[in-house]
Amino acid sequence: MATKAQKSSAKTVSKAQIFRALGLSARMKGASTGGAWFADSKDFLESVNPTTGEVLARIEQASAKDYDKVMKEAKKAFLVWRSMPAPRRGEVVRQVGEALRQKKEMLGALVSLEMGKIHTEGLGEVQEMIDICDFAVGLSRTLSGPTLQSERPKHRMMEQWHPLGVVGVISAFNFPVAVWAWNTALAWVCGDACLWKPSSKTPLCAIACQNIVAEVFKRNGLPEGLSCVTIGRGSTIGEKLVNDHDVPLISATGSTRMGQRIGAVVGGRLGRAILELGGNNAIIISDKADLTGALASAFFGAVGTAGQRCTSTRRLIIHEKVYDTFVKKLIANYKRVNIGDPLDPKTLMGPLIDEGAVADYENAIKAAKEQGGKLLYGGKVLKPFGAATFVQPTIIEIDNKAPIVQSETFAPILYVMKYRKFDQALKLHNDVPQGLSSAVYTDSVNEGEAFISFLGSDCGIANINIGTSGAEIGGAFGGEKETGGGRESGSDSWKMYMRRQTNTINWGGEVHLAQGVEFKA
Ligand code: UN1
Repeated sequence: MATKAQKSSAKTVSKAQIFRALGLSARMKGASTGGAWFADSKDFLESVNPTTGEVLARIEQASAKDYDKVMKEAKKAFLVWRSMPAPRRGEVVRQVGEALRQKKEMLGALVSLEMGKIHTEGLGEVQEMIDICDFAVGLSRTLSGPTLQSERPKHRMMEQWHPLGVVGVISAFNFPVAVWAWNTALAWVCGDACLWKPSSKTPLCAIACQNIVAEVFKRNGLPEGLSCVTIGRGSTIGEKLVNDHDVPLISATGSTRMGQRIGAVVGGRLGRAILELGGNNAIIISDKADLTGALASAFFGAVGTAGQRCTSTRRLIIHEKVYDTFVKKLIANYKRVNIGDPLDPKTLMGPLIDEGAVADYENAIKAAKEQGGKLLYGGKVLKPFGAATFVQPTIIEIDNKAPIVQSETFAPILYVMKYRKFDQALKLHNDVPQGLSSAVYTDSVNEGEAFISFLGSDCGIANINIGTSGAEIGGAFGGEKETGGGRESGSDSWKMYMRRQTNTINWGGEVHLAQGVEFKA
C-alpha cells in the first residue's frame, strides 16, 4: 500500500535517466525468456511518446519462430517451477515486489512517457503492481481447497488446486504494467509460467518490467522461461498465442471486438479465457447525495487518465432536482483542468494515446450531435506540443438510447442525462451492452442497497459513494455482459490460474459404491 500520496517529483526526470534506470535503449529486440533479448523478424515497431510525437525507440518484433523458441523455454521452466513449494514461489514474488519498489519512480515515469497518463497515476499503477505482489505472497501460503463430507463410511473428499501450465497474458496500452502484474503475480505463485504479449503501443513498459523481473528470477537461480515476453503483431504473435493448445489459459484485456475474437478462438479449442473488455460505466447521482463527494468522484472518473480506463466514468445519471447545479459545478471543474505534459506535476490531463484515439474522440462527438446530443463543454482538439493528441475533456447532454452512448469511446467524453424516479435511473443504468463498473451517490440506505442488490446494477463492480474507477487490487476485477465475464486480481480470482482436482480417499479398506449401488459377482 502506498503510505503517502503519490507526489510527482518527476519534472526533472529525463528520458535518458528513465532509459538508463530501466535498461532501455534506442534500438531493442522484442522477445525474451529472461536472458538476452532476441528477434529475427526485421519488422520494426516504433514506440512513440504521445505527448510530443517523438520516436522513443525502435523494437524489432518477435517473429513466429521467435514465439516457438519462447514457448519451448516456458514449457520447460513450468516443469521446474511447479515442483517448488508455493511459499517458495511466493518468496520470489516478494522479491519482485521489492524490485518494483526500488524502480517505482522510474517505471512510473516511463508509463507517463510512453502511455501519457500523469505521473501520480503512473506511480499509482506501479503501486498496484507492488500491492498485487504483496497479495500474492500471502496467497502462496493459503491456496487451498475444502475438505468435503463423503457419503461413504471411512472416506474423505477434498479439493486440491494444481499449477495449470503456461499462461498467456495479452494486455492493453492503458494499463501497460499493472494488468500484466495482476495476472503474473498470481499465476507465478500458482505455479504457472507466463508469456506476455503487451500492447504494441507500449512496448517499452513491457521491456522495462521484464528486465526488472528477469533479474529477480536469475538471482534466485531459476530457469529462463518463467517470465516471457513477445512483442509482435496481433496477426502473428497474437494469433499464435490464442491458438496454442499448449497455453491452457489466455487472460486478455482490451476492446470487446478483440475479446470476441479471442473468446471464439480459445473457446473453439476448449481453452480457458479471462476476458476483461469494454465498460460503459455510470454513476447515478441521487437528489439525496453528498454532491461534493459526487463531484470529486465524477471528475476523477471521467477526466482521470484522459478517460482511457476501462473503468472511466462515461455516463452520469442525475436526479432532475440536482441536475442543473451539479452539471454547472462539473463544468467549472472542467474549465480548471490543466492539460499538458503528463510528467509536469501541474498537469491534470495528458494526451490520448495516438491520433487514432483523437479521431475516435472527434467521431464520437460528431455522432453524439447528430443523435440529438448537446455539447455542454469541450469538444476541441489541442496541440500544446505540436502532436495532435490532446483533447478537451468533454460533457454532452444526451439520451441514453443514442447509439453512440451505447458504445465505449476510449476518450474523456462524459454523457449526462436526467432521471426522476430511482427505478428509472436503475433502468437507464443497466440499459447498455457492457457491465464493468458502476456507482451510486446517495445518502439513502434504501437506494444504496437497491443499487447493489439483484435488482440493481448488473455490473461486476458496484460502488456506493465512491466512483467507478480506481478499484483496489484486493477485490476481484472484471465485469458482465460485453465486458467478458472474467475476473482478475484479488479475492479468489487465483482459481482461474490453477486446475481443480477432486479427490476421494478411502481409509477404511472396504469398497463402497456411491449412490448405494450394489455390484458383486
Ligand atoms: C483497466 O482500465 O483496464 O480500477 C484497469 C481501475 C484500475 C484498473 C483499471 N485499478 O481503474
